[in-house]
Amino acid sequence: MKQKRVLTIQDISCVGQCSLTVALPILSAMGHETAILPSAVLSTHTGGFKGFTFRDLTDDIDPIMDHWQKENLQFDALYTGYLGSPRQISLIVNHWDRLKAPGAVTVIDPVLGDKGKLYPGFSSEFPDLMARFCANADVILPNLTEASFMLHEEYIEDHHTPEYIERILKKLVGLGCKHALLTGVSFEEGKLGVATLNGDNQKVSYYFRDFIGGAFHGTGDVFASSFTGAYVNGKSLEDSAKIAVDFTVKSIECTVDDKSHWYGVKFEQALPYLCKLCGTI
Ligand code: PXL
Repeated sequence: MKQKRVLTIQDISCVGQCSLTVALPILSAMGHETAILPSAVLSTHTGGFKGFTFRDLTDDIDPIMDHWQKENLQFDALYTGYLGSPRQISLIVNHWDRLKAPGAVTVIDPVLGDKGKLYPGFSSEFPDLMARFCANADVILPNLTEASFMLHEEYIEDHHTPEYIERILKKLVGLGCKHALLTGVSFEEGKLGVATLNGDNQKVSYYFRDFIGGAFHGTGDVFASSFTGAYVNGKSLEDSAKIAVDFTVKSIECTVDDKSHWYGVKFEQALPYLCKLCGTI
């Protein structure tokens, strides 16, 4: 199979196992060439460290992407995560059409928040801009917090009903993307998983695993990166979702007994398992 060149746009959190430090090793392990456009540089992620630094790289986007265009560089996939400012959205949209290779796929993880709250520093207008950005995607991967902010729907933490989840999925596809994948779905105590709405056949699918107690930072990025790696390799929406859930669960299992490791998951130890799941080894 021809190797795919995947462009990922998200921040560099120097310490904390999220964003690019997660996406790059995962995409590489899945056989892809990686290219990056860092949206911001932070000393750590914003989920629990105090006094982190933040350098916004919005002004570097135009010159970087202009240079790529002059070099006739093209990408087989775009995967976006945490963005450094609302203005980055229109810059990315403006350039992407000229940089995408024929048949390129776009995966947008609309990183906005978790547990019913926006991440620190995001304005209340950001979810509406992100919702409009989602129209450009083949697949979007919000958690329930992000979906409810983008759709102005009530956020319900657990004990979901199929009606609630399917209403959200339909509204997500209504944003203009091809397929929607929702994480953090739970119909019964002790089970947690994802729901997908496939825009090709309107089919809703679910995949659940046993819930592991505790809060695990960075699992959204582990999930989105492995989903993207599988999807770009030609797996279906549903199979990519299953691979990403199983890899995320394995990464949590590698971490759960180490109480000192509160800031991320040890996904590195689960990479051989991911390669087996995907058939890369
Ligand atoms: O994992 C999402 C994420 C990405 N980047 C930064 C973050 C977070 C979540 O807190 O703070 C900087």
